[in-house]
Amino acid sequence: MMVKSCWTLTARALSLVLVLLLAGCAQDERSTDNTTPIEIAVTIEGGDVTPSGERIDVKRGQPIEFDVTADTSGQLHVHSDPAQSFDYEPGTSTFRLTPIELPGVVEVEEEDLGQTIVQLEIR
Ligand SMILES: [Cu+2]
Repeated sequence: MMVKSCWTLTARALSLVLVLLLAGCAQDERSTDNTTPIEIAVTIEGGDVTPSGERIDVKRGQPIEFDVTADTSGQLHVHSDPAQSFDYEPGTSTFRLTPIELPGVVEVEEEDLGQTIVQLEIR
């Protein structure tokens, strides 16, 4: 009798621990969600680049999309490892980066103007 109730208690305790663990896991998954794409709108007009060096938090592997509106052609240069570059034409173009897995700060530059558009802080 004693042994049996002890087992029941252990089973209850274990299932409680399991529920807590599962709840913990679900929460972790939400806080490290890296599947929501970051969209960055870029305007290049009369040699002015917007944004201009702004820092943006990015999770490792998170998709990043650039919507470029420009009055001339040019090139976006992403100083990731390996580097990525995208040629744009006058008008609006959309580019999706290959997700960056390495933590650190990655500069995105308008190559012809030599201006930093954003700094991606990968963590
Ligand atoms: Cu560059």
